[in-house]
Amino acid sequence: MPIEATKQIWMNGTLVDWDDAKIHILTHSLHYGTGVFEGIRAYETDRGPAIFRLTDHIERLFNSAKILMMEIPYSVDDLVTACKDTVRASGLPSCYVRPIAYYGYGEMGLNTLPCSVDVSVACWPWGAYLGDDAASKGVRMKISSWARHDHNVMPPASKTTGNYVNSSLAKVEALKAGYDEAIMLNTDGYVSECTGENIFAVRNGVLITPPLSAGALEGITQDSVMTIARDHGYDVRLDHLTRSDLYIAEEMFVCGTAAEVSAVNSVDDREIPCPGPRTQVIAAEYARAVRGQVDQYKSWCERVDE
Ligand code: PPE
Repeated sequence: MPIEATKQIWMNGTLVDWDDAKIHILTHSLHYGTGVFEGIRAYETDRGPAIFRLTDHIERLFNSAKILMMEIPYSVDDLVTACKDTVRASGLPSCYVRPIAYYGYGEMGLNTLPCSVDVSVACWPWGAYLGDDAASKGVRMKISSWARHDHNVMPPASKTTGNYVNSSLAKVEALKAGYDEAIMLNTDGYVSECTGENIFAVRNGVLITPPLSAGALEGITQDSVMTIARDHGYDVRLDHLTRSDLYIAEEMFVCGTAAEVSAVNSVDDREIPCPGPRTQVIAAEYARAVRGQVDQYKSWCERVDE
């Protein structure tokens, strides 16, 4: 998916033209994978563009930085405003928003403590993340031969750029084998998540999704889905899942900011009923919620013009 350029990118406090948003080749985080980032979506609502759960995403960015002992030289409010300014400047009704905090130019070597921290926010239009067929047919999943990074190797609660080497290895392996996406098991053999989404499986009528302790990122979409599911009276649990649970699941979906809610049609060629009834209800409600069409979730939509 080639990036579609927009007008401006916020860099360290100023909006600069898209083509001028450049950094030095010796930028520390490029060499060591030590940036922290977020992926957020802005949606068109009847009151203008609104960024979905923006404050929650920026708070997670600060938690990611805290784990790395990185000091972001801005406040949560500053970066909330920066995201709104960037989306407003793009003039787009909806888009994907990418804040990143990283160690900049000036130091080399693995000690990050003397490094300066730079921050930027870009936005651009980003369509269906798991392919154009994902919404109509569901996605084909493969259990990855790559284990999810362990808590004592690379902390999965920190959305660190370097963590995504693990995801990319799994993604490419799955695509080359003819699947749409990979499911990653942790080093204990339990399901953690996918390369860029959390996973939900229904077993005996209960919606189950692996917790942080299983090596999953604490997804904001995962949290929204749990709220929506509970509000619909579904039984939802954060719990460990095994590979067998997936093969015999009654229904399954993956979710994330980019992927939204995507039904799963098979895991390692074992078919899963798709889209399952709960999946359909949750995907439709999520699509309305992000666009400010559900009263009880309106506070999740943070308007760019406010
Ligand atoms: N797990 C991982 C590993 C992950 O990257 C994401 C988001 C999630 C779970 C879901 O988190 P949330 O977006 O808060 O519901 N992945 C982002 C990056 C995708 C990319 O390719 O880059 C995203 O969806 O924006």
